[in-house]
Amino acid sequence: MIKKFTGVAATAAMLIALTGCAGGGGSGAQGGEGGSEDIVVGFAQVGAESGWRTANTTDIKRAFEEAGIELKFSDAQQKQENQIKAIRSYIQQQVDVIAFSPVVESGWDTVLKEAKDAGIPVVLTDRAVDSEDESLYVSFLGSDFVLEGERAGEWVNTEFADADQVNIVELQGTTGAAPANDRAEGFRNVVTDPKFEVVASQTGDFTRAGGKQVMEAFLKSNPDIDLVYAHNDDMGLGAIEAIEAAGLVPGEDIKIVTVDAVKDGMQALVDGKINFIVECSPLLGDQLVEIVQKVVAGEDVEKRIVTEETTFTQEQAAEALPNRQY
Ligand code: GZL
Repeated sequence: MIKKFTGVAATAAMLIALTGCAGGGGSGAQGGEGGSEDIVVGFAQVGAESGWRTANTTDIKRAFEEAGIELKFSDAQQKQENQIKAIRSYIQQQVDVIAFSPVVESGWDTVLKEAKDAGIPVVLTDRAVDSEDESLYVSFLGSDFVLEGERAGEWVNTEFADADQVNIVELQGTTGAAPANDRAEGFRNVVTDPKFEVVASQTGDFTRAGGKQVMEAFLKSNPDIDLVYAHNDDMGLGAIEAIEAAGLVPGEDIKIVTVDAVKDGMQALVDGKINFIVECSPLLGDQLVEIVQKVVAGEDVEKRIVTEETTFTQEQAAEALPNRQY
C-alpha cells in the first residue's frame, strides 16, 4: 500500500513543485519552499512510564528540532483512548504525517482508517499493531522484541546450565503491548528445558512501582525464587527494592535479567544487582525524521525497519556506562 501513499505523496510532491508548499495528505503546512520547515508531524506518545520512554521522547524531540520540522506532541499516560483522541486531533489539524507508539497491539483499525481516508500517512514507532490491513501504516520502526526475549533466554540457559531446578518469576510489561507479548514469547522459545519453571508471571506495567509491588507479592507466595525475568529495567529496579526489603541479595540470592539498558539499569548491572541486560534502543528520532522526509517527498520507505541493539554483561556495562546517551 506504500504505492497508495506514494501516490498521494507523489501528488503532494507535484503540488509542492507547483505551489511550493508541503503537505502529505493534509494541509498542515502553509507556504514555504516545501522543505523540512514546511512539514508538520503529529506524534502520539505512550506516556512517561519508564526511563526508556523518557529517553525515547527526548530523542524524538531533539531530532525534529534539529531537522526544523514542527512536531505536535501528546502524552497518553499509557491510555489507548488518549492516543486515539490525539490521532483524531492530528487528523483534524491536517498534519502531514502522524507517528505514534501504540500502547497496546489491538484496537487501532478504525482510527488508522480515518487517517488513511484523510490521506495522512502513519508511521509506527517502537511498538506494533496487530492490524491485518498493512495499508494502514507506511512503516514500522522499532526493535525485534521476540529476539530480545530470546537473547534473555539464551543467557538464562548458559547461566543456569549446571542447575537441576530453576524457579523463575516474570515481571511482564503492559498487558497487550507488543513488547510484553513478544518478550514473553521469545523467552519461552529458548528456555525449554523442563528444569526451568515459570512459577509466577504478572504485569508490572513497565513501571518501577509496578515491578516492586508485584515482586513483593511473588516473594510472599514463592519461597524459592532463583531468577527474575523483567521485561524492562524499571520493573527490574523495582524488584531489587522488594528483594532487598525481604533481606535477600539481588544478583546473588535471586538473579535478575532485564531488557532496555537505560542508565539506571546499567548502573545496577555494574553494581551486581542485575546480572544481564538485553538492549532495546529508544534512540529512534533520526530514523523517524528520515522516514517522514521521504514520505512527504513521495519516496518509498521500508515497511519494517528494525533497530540495531546488543546485550550487556557486568563487564560490558562498566565499559559502556560512561558514554551512555540514555
Ligand atoms: C520497548 C518499549 C518499552 C520499553 C519499556 O520498545 O515499548 O516500553 O522496554 C517502555 O521500558 O516502557
